[in-house]
Amino acid sequence: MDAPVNPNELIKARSRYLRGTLKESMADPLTGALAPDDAQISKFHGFYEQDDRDQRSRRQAEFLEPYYSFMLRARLPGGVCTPQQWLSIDAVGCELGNGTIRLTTRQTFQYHGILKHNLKPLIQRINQAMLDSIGGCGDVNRNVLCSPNPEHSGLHAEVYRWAKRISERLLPNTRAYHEIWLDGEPLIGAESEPVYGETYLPRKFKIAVAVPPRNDVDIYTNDLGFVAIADGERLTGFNVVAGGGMGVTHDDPTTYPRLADELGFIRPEQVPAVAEAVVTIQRDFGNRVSRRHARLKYTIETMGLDAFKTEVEARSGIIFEQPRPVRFTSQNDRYGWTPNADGSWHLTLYIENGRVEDSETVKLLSGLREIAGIHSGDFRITPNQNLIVAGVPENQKDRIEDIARRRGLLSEGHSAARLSSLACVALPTCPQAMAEAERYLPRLQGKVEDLANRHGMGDRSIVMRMTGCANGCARPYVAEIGFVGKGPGRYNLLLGGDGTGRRLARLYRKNLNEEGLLETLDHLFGHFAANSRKNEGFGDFTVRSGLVKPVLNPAEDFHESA
Ligand code: SRM
Ligand code: SF4
Repeated sequence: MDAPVNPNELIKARSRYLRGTLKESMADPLTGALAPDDAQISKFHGFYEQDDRDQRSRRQAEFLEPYYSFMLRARLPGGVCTPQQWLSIDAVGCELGNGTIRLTTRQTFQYHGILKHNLKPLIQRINQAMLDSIGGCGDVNRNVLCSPNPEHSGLHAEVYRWAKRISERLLPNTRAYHEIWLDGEPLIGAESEPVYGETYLPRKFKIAVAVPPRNDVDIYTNDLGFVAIADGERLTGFNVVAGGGMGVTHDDPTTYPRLADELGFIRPEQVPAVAEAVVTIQRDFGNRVSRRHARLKYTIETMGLDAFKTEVEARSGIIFEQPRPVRFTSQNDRYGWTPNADGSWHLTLYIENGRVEDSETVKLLSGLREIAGIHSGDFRITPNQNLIVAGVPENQKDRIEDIARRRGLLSEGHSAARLSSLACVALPTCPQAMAEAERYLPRLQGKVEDLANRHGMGDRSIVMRMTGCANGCARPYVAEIGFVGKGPGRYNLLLGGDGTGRRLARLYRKNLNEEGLLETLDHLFGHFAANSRKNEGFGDFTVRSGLVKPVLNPAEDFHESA
């Protein structure tokens, strides 16, 4: 007998193309929450119901309902916005959110702490700024990543156009968002979702576009990826990769991270058809019973890569050519000033773990506000949670640098390891967090830096990523050192990424507290300092020296430690 479909499938099916009873939930004054079905449907509109976990037990003891608020995530293909849009993003966050803006690992921004009655005005305000949150979350295509690659401005412009087109082509067709939030006229007559169908995808779907040699989008961790192939500044096409994903459930070997496989080369104009073919295959063949197994990576494992590729060719009418050779050299951002071919400059700023706020010591929010007030180019959020001030004319450079220095936005004074690190949001907002990440990594990092200095490792870049649970939001499974939250103050330690995002890390030690982590890293750094080769990366060393075996087939060997 077939297993029953996951309850989320029924919620989607009865939602009338994502309307559910959201209007009624919003109008209910007795609770700060939504009806349970609406809390699922709201994700397609870009927002999640959350409660402040720091306050949970106190409120429970006082018989109060949890302190509900909402996180809203915008759709911002390639992370690009204008300075005017940034000023609106800032104003809205200060007036209707918790006064911070969180840059994400998928090149967009989130607001936290939005109270229910502020959701509608907030969505209206961002739409007035020509931004939206459609498909920010939910079982549809998510924000499309595009390498902000400061080295190639002409190529970026072309590649970015494709990223935007993919994002627009894969937007849900329903008018629900306009009706509910923007007071659009209710639709009269039939509605349909030509790409998604009425139950949308079995699960989220992620697409990225990379411009080698920088793998700053972590292309191989996406469901679908397009790797730009260029002749100088001219785009000739893309290598298509598919089947990447990070999400894991601790101690469940049927779940695993996976890197995308190469399908072949296509011409630029073939991108939309290939994207749509892959999405519809996932719609039709993806697992609708177990959400844990509902990502494209598992669909490809079940179908087999050859059968999957043949199906993409059949649906798109496009035959893949041989993939072109590609070389990636780094997952990191390139900080500081980079010149462009047109004489303008890009400045990549460092935003620790993507949290833009004004604190006692650094005034990131005010600093970016000041820059936006005089900047004539654009802003680009990077997939490493940083921000690029792009297209700065020569005569503005000094002014912008001066503001950035005064406000603590420059990378200067931070170690290379810190500049290569990421932490997910985790506590107090994320309901899935088992351990801290954003609030803890900076402190741990200081201690790790002390260790590295003690071993004379110099200021070397180590891609270090921390998440509060195994879902992998900061992509720790492609880090050289990954810390994956297991419980309060406890982390699994993973090693072995190659610093370019082409090799999975492997579990090295389980469930370590801070003392255990530092002791283990002390030992590893000592070994590295004594035995590494000239210019060898830390992750490469851990694999070459046999500390961890490479993950050859994640479906079988990811959960085997070391
Ligand atoms: Fe994520 C769920 C935050 C990128 C894999 N992610 C969540 C939720 C919404 C928690 C929840 O289920 O309610 C987190 C909200 C926390 C909060 O309070 O803000 C959350 N994910 C984030 C962000 C903000 C992390 C960050 O620090 O930047 C990133 C927002 C991306 C965006 O703008 O769209 C974020 N999440 C990722 C990535 C990285 C990526 O996409 O490149 C991954 C791994 C790649 C992948 O999808 O395989 C990722 N998030 C997950 C998963 C596991 C999915 C799976 O296949 O198992 C979950 C859990 C889920 O979907 O049920 C999740
Ligand atoms: Fe939350 Fe886990 Fe994602 Fe961190 S990795 S934001 S704890 S879901």
